[in-house]
Formats: sequence, structure tokens, C-alpha cells
Amino acid sequence: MQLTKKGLWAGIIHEYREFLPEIGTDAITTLHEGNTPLIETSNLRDIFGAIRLLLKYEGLNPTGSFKDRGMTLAVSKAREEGVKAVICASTGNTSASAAAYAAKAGMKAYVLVPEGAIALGKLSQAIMHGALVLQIKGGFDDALNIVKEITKNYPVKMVNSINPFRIEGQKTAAFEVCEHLGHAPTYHFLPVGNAGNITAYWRGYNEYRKKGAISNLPKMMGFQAEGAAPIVAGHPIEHPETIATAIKIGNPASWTNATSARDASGGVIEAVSDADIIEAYKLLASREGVFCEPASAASLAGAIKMKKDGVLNDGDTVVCTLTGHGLKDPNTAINSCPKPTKVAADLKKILKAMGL
Ligand code: AN7
Repeated sequence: MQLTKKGLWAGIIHEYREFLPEIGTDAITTLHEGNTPLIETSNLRDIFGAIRLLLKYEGLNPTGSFKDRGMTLAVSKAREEGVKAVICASTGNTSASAAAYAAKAGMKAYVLVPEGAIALGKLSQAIMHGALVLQIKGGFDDALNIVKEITKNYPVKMVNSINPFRIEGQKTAAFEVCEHLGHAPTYHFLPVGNAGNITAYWRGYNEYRKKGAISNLPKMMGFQAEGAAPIVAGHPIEHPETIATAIKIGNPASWTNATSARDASGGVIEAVSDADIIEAYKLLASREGVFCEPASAASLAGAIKMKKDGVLNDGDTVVCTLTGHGLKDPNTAINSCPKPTKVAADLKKILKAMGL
């Protein structure tokens, strides 16, 4: 068991090569993604009691989300094949990651995003990294359908999680959780959008167990936003709605893989309300010092719900993946807190405002 990683972290392809599809060293395109912290919570005992709750903080990846783990592999593989351009549909994070890794690989990136429905930080990343950003008058599901059409007929590589290398790269997060803990957690909570990540973690845990690195498997606990919960409803949602724009998806590409992971692990896929998501989002920032984006907080909101429902027990080890950094979406942060107090540049007035 490796409790801490020493030395320079070379990125998930170099570090986990034996678990990943073969790839020529020259093609490897990395920004040193992975090796994110698993943070022990300190100040949520009033909610969780004697449950051990940890946060897999994927916001600390190079572009600020878990997407980098899959993107390093998808773009490296595309580079090995001699591909010149990549394309994706995105609720934001995939576009930011695709744009960055394409820039590193010297490729063109095309990204299709729903107009007005992606967080500001993500849009700024895609633009800064030089992607051609097309804002479509439609949702993520429309964008993905169009991307599928384009890749059928043109020499551009799809880097959505339908690209099998994305899931392969993302599974490495499960390895890291096991290395940190020395075993798999009892429960693993994740937000679910296109359902690639829950698929990837489940695969990662299973492969690590096959290698003999762990002996247990977690129950996979996926949480969708109430207004965008097709898997919970059992049918696609034509007009998904949620404040958590990252998971505003009505027809997930990895639907059946996600339900298989749920069923094989004895877990659940359920929904949490936007209000619950925002409450968990604020709780993490204000009590734990961890700033994640709203969609990410669906994992904690789910864990709170499962604790209230009596599903979680004292002594359980619970991991929540926080999929993206809070700075991705400054608007939601600012809108969900009281406005900062305005005060004159005057010592007395400032002391009064401080309550001193
Ligand atoms: C922060 O960027 O689908 O269930 O296009 O950005 O694997 O889709 C983002 C998804 C959770 C859901 N949290 O993961 C995209 C995109 C954050 C995300 C999800 C996303 P999946």
C-alpha cells in the first residue's frame, strides 16, 4: 500500500500504465493530471456522526475538473493516430479540458456548448486555450447528437466519454482512493450527468480488486439533480433544468453502464433538489474550506440524504467525489451568498462593521 506519493507526479498515464491501453511514449500528452487529495472532513460530525467522510477533490486537476484524467488518454490516443482535430459537446468542463489538452498536443479543438448554460470559468478556459467555441441554441443532448453526426463524416475525433479512452483514464481516480485508504470505501458518492464517471470508478474499483490490491468493493451512489434526473425517472428528460449546469443532461450516454454499476454494487441512483445541492455546496465551502462547483455538491447532498434515510451507518467509510472546482462558476457562488458589505475607508466604520 502506498500511503503518500513521493517525488514528481508524472500524470495518470505514466503512473498507471499497466492498467491502461497501450500507448507510445511519444504520443503522451499530459498536464500532470491526477494525484488529487482525498480530504478527511473535520466539521460535519453533527450530520454524519461516527461515519468517516472523505472528499476526493477533483477540482485540483490541471483544468479544475476530473475530465482531465480521461482527456489525457483520449487526446494522447488521438495524437498517436495522427488526428489533427478533436470535438466534443459539453456542459463546460469537457470543453475546457479538451481545449487545454488539444493545445498541448498541437491540435485544433471544436466544442459545442449550450448557449447561456455553461459556467463562466469554463467558457473562459475553452476560449483561452484556443478552441473554436460554438454556442448552440439547444441543450447538451442536442449538441452531443450533432457531434456524433459530424464525427461520422469528418476527420475530427470525438472526445466525449463515448470515446472509450475517456472512461479508461477516469477510472484511475478509484485507484487513488484505494491507495489513500488502503481499501475501497463502503460507499462512493458521485454526481451523475452523462454517467461516464460512475462507470469509470466502478471499472477502476473492479480492476484494482482483480489485481489483488483491494479485497472489498464500494456501493456506487449516483445523484442526479431533480430537474435533470432521467435515470431516476426511467426515461429521457427533454428539457432538463437545474442550477448545476454541469449535470443538466436529459439523456446520458453511459446510462446502461451506470445502472449496471448501481445494480452490481448494491448502490442507488437517486435525485437531490437544487436547494439541497446549494446547501451542500455552501456547507463544504464554509465548514470544510473546500470550494467545489454546484454539480459536484450533488455527491455530498446525496450522502446527507442517505444519512437522513438511515442508509449509512457508524463506522462506514464514505467518499464523495467533488468533480470540479468552485471557481469554475463564480456567478452561482456570488448569487448564493449575501452581498459583501460596503463600507467607507474609515477605521471607526470598519471596526463597527466588524462588530469590534
Ligand atoms: C463538475 O463537461 O458532461 O456523469 O460536458 O462537469 O461523467 O457526465 C460534465 C459532467 C459531474 C457529471 N460534475 O459527470 C461536460 C460534462 C461535473 C461535471 C459531471 C460533470 P458524468
